[in-house]
Amino acid sequence: MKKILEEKFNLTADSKIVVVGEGITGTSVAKFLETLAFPFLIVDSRKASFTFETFKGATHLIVSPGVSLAEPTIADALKNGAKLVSDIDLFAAIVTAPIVAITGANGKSTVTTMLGDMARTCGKNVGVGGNLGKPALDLLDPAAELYVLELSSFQLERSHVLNAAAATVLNISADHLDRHDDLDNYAQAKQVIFSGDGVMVLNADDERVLAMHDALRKTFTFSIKKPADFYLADNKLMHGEDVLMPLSELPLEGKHNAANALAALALGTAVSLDSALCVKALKNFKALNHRMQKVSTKNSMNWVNDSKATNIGACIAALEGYDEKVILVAGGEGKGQDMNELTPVIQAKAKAVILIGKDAPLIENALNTLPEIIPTYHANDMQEVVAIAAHVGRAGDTVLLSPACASLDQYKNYQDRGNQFALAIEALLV
Ligand code: UMA
Ligand code: ADP
Repeated sequence: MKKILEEKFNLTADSKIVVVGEGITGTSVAKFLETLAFPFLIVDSRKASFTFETFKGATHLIVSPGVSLAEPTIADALKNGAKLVSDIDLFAAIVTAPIVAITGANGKSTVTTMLGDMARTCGKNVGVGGNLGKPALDLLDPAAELYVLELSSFQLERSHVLNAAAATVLNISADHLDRHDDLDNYAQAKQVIFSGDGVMVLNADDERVLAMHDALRKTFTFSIKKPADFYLADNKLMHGEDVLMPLSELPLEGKHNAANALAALALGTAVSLDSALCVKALKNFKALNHRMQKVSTKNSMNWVNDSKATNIGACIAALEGYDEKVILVAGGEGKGQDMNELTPVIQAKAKAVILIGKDAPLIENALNTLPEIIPTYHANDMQEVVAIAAHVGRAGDTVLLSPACASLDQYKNYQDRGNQFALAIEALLV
């Protein structure tokens, strides 16, 4: 294994390796390097500020995804010739089992989990992780027959040698523009997922994704709008001429989940999983928490927790899935997104909007440009959200928490935000 690391990354016992960030990624890297008896330094700005001295003479940097590469000490070390290697690079370089890699602005966790379920239903020993939770290096297992990795743009922007057996970019829409300069830069980071010569799975409904097509590579396309290799027609999931399953048997809300299921079926096919067993896994799929999750029917209203909608694209997909108008709860940390992108769908699908969090004024300003006034309310916490929604709503109405923003200005994370919403419903309503 050491030989491979030397060949691929020039990593030797004499290298000066700095591991940046002591979260779950940094810890998994440290464990890995220790096992191989590589000396290294691990730094975390929460414990002590990064100094130029620390990085002096570094030959390799393994930077956790949460740490920006624009951090001056890191940028300086890279300029001075330090090699950037990611935990994903290390993992990909040494595993022998095939990797399925999944990225996109939205749907990554859902598709990753679907594919893991499919592989298990097919009797495979499968390791599932990456951005989803377990860092890649913690998945290493000599008995593994397949690995399924969810990869974020941060993980991809610092990776080089993935060579996945099958990979997909599910969609591209604005997210993390506080860290990536613009949408092209963000798309470029995502495209790294196709490094190597594996099967490409592309969303035919997304121009930016389709543009990544490489004529020399085996490709499967998926679409919920038109015929493709895997597509939706007459409310059925299709592969060419074959009906795979009726959409009604997919136990998930929202049309975007049809796209996710088609992407998972395409990836499964790309790594030769049995299609009937993949369909079986989809029919038994359990919706992930905080994603279009029905949490209550109190006051005869439908309360839906889509707290994982941390960007505009996810909120749009959630609203578009409804035939009737809903009461939307949105706001939080806007991450530099253009809130004007939200207004057409809010106009079409929201009867009222309850705003929360730091960037509520940005959404309100965008709504103020609409010709039609949509009743808009401000709430300081989830108790107020629920009280306002209960007051404004009528029996049969849907209240959708789909914030289009990150949660960190007010909550520990999106799970905390979703849980507070559910708790407030339980506490305030009888
Ligand atoms: N740190 C610094 N300086 C900084 C920022 C962070 O020293 O400027 C330190 C922190 O003090 C902390 C450590 O770095 O000790 C944390 O590193 P990290 O933020 O990279 O987090 P990890 O615990 O390693 O988790 C990361 C991913 N986190 C991020 O990308 C922010 C996890 O994705 C992922 O599950 C995990 O690796 C395993 O692969 C989380 C996430 O929010 C769920 N991802 C974003 C998303 O999904 O939108 C991209
Ligand atoms: P990710 O891991 O990429 O954040 P998730 O599966 O956790 O994706 O879903 C995140 C959010 O995006 C949820 O609000 C979910 O309802 C929404 N979503 C899921 N799939 C899609 C899709 N294909 N297109 C748009 N939004 C989606």
